[in-house]
Amino acid sequence: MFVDKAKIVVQSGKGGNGHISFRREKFVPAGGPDGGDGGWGGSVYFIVDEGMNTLGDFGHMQKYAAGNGEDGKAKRMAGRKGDDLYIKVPEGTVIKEAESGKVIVDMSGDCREYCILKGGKGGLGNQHFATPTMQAPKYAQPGQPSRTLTVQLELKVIADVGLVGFPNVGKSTLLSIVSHAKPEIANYHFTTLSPILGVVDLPDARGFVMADIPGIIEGAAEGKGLGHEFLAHIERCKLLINVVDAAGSEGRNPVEDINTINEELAKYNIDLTEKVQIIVCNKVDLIPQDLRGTELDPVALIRREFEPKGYRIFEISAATNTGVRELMYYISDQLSKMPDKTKVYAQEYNPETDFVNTDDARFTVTYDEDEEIYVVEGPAIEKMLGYTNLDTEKGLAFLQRFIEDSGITAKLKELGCVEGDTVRLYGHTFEFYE
Ligand SMILES: Nc1nc2c(ncn2[C@@H]2O[C@H](COP(=O)(O)OP(=O)(O)OP(=O)(O)O)[C@@H](O)[C@H]2O)c(=O)[nH]1
Ligand SMILES: [Mg+2]
Repeated sequence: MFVDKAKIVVQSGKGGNGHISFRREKFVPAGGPDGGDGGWGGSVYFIVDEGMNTLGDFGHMQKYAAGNGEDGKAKRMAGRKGDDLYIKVPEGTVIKEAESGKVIVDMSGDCREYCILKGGKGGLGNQHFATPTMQAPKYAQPGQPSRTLTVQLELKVIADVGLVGFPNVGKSTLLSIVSHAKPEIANYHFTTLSPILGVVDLPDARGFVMADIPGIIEGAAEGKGLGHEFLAHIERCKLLINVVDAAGSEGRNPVEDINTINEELAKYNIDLTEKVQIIVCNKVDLIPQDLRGTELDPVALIRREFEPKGYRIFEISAATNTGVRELMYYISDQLSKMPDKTKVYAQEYNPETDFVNTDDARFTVTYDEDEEIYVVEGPAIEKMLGYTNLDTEKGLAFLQRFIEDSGITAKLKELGCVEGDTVRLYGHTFEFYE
């Protein structure tokens, strides 16, 4: 079955922990620290795969995890980096943060690859923490934790033109005669079950991509018939073709059909009604000859109703390939007058900065009796130290504010820390003062 939505869980790799070890050599009684660094965790990427056209390979809530970084080892040996993970998606997949529905990235246009979660940084081994006063540091940095994000994938195909209309009006027939696409065509409703794209090549004019979607019926915007799922696919089209069975061969009224389709489009997304729309009266071969050209010709009724509203109307017979060529050249001409840009969904959620991991906010303050120092640890602190340059006054001021604001000062005082005591944050030691 064609699936154009999927919800999955992605997870970055944890950074490897730094290692604590001491050099052991013959005749050297107390070697220095030689614990190696942990490796970076693997990152998670999305990449466009031209060969894919559905999201059917994704299982519901399936988890996709990059590799963890390896812990550091003795003899200054660094841990191996975790394997990156590349998740293939079809072009036109919009990736959203599942809970808020906010767009993270639109895998279309120039965006062929996107790193959604960066792997955790590996921790530094104890080789980095020897100081003149602390020759045998029993401390190494832990690796940064892995991160998990639930994302909603939505495939919104990229076509210049979208065919809309009731079932059985001849949308697929039209696509099949103007492109190499081979949609199923049959005399029953909902023959087309998933969107199909066709490339329309014109020898001496600009070609374009046309999308055939399942038929729309009254209530489609609320999920009737094949539902609104497929209306998402025409959101990016620059131009819509409202195909109607002008002969009313199933006993329906063509004018009403055109209005119903427009009402459904408006209910689904009002932007759809703002697109240029061409009305195509199909199956004119089925209109009784004696009616053609008279006031009762259904095409005349359609013209009378919609031409004053600014619609361009074409009469065709897809079955006999009549009037189709003219229509295609008109579409091509209209497209060439429109801006070249396809709609690309802008980012509303950045996993790097908008991500809140509730675990992140936690910190611990402990007193190390051996070393007589207070030790502060927590992922947010580690992250902050990673991007703060403590050699500058600005950096130090930032750190102080952070310690104050996050409640660490209060916690230190609670444990009995007074001015002049030593506090350690991931390899940095400070003297406590207020
Ligand atoms: N007489 C006549 N029959 C046509 C014409 N165009 C399509 N048909 C027939 O109408 C029936 C439906 O055509 P499709 O192209 O499958 O219609 P569709 O709009 O894609 O239908 P769904 O996929 O169900 O939405 C088929 O039996 C076609 O052969 C036409 O111009 N004249
Ligand atoms: Mg069809």
